[in-house]
Amino acid sequence: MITFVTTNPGKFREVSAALAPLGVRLRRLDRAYPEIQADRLRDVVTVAAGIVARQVPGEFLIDDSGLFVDALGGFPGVYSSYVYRTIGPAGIVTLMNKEARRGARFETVFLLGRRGRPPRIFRGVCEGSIARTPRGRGGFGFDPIFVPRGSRRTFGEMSVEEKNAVSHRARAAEALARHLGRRLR
Ligand code: ITT
Repeated sequence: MITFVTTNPGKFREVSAALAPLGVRLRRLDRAYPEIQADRLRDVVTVAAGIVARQVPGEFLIDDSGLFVDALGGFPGVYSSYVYRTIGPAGIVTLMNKEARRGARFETVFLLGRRGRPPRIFRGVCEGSIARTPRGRGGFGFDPIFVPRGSRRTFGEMSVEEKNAVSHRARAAEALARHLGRRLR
């Protein structure tokens, strides 16, 4: 059993759904950990892991994710949580109002850790674009304004299964599952 440390129930729902068919079981610990200010998600999780490892017995998973918008130079990126709480998805749409370049990507970094062991990092990326207006009530966070490449719908208009078929987080979960599978062999 792996403890997924996250305050975000949407993340837990997605990762549990992605891993359950592969026989990987998770429990959720609803706890926040300090996130340093750094330019890369992997640096944020690596520092956080040192703190979480001292608090959580056994194996744990943490997920740091961000939305990187091309026309905004990658903003909000590592600041996605702050931007979500302040201007929110509608604020990003406003910033992009006159912008023809709509490209963006979501990125997830997973860290699998255990006290006294070197951590393992897994990444997943989903390319897409920023919608003209927020659409859909599904998902969480910036989902209503993100249209994954190859789709016309936003993540907010998709079920968990549909989002998991293409998402950054599901790709990170697949990489984690491959690692766990190798470890079992
Ligand atoms: P943790 O407790 O796991 O840290 P969090 O919600 O603070 O939960 P992050 O810092 O990783 O998680 O997320 C940064 C922001 O990006 C946050 O506002 C999320 O809602 C949003 N976000 C992360 N993954 C997303 C996704 O798949 N779809 C839409 N928004 C997402």
